[in-house]
Amino acid sequence: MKTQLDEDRIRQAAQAFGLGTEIKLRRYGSGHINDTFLAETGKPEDGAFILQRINQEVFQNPEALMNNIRGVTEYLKAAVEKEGGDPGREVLNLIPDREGNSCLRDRHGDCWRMYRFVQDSFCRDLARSPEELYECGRAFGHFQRLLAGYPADQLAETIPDFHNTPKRLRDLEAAARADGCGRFAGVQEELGFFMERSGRLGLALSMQQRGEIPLRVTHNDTKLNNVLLDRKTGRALCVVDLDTVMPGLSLYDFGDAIRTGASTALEDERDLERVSLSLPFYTAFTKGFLEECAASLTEAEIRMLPYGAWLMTMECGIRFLTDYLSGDTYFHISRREHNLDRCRTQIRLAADMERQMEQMEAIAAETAGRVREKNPG
Ligand code: ADP
Ligand code: GN1
Ligand code: MG
Repeated sequence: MKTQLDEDRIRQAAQAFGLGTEIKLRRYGSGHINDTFLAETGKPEDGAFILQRINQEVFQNPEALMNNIRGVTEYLKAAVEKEGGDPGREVLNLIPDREGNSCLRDRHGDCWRMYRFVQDSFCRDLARSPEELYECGRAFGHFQRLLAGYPADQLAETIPDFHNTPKRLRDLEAAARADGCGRFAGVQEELGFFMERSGRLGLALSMQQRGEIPLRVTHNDTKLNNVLLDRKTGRALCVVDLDTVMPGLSLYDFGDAIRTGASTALEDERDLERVSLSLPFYTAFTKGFLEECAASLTEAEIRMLPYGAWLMTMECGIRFLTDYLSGDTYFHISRREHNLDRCRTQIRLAADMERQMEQMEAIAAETAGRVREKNPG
């Protein structure tokens, strides 16, 4: 069970990371997993800080998770520096606690961490222009390219079977059978949508098992609001939310970004008429992503990217419905039917992707061809 948070506890955690008693604190961002706070000292020269309580129901070994993040951010900093970038703004900067640890355990058993707040940046829950999507594509493509040489065996698996979609479906079936909240009868249509497509959910994993697509170091949670853009230039700046950096498939990172970035509506939109896949946004993301990492992807991986968008949308819908049936214990919610609403947008979006799949495939193939022509090898 999560412990209750009050202002004093958050303040004490901030102080353990070296912040004074005079700081201003407020909840920040729209992430579904951790408790995130912005801490400001009031002195502009100090900058600001992101203080997070790590969700230990989701991440059972926060120390191993922080080891991953320390390793990955150090590696990224060196790579960004080598390319002439600014590691202070383009990579998450961890602040150790007063004892030098990147993870603070308080007397309630909660785990906290602190990052430097990336100033003059913004992120979106819903994209406003193809240019923003192009920049997000560049950010995640760049991330993938920079981490291509990272030793995967040094990464702990922070959530086992995170993108094992067939297992996610089995979990949904189990939640439906248990029907712990009496919600089963009300979700027959939604369950039916996923069950009818069960045969198509294991394709990526079986290709990986047959060696047809490679396991890489991937981000695995490439939601649009996990990219910061530069407020002044609008350019891609920094990828955040590194909790799920683990071995994975390139189509997961491409796919989850399309799921959130190329949707014409928010993930929890109630008016389903507004939910569709925007091809201009999809095209822009694909261009940014492939300009950065096409050279390191195989033909088979590129072919699978559009399927990845559909798969990640299906998987997320399945997870939202599972959480709804299980009593909303995983994702943060702010209304009773929140997870069901989210599940319905994912169904709508996946169905729209099915209608547009041929175009999505043609766009990915053409873009890859053009990028490679310009930049052979
Ligand atoms: P969650 O796992 O709950 O999604 P995130 O790590 O993604 O938590 O943080 C939530 C939000 O906080 C992000 O979507 C982003 O908007 C913002 N954020 C996180 N880290 C930083 C940072 N270092 N600088 C600026 N904003 C940040
Ligand atoms: C969570 O942490 P956040 O809000 O960026 C979730 C993702 C889901 C997403 C759905 C660790 O992402 O896997 O796709 O919600 N993260 C985790 O919005 O489960
Ligand atoms: Mg996040």
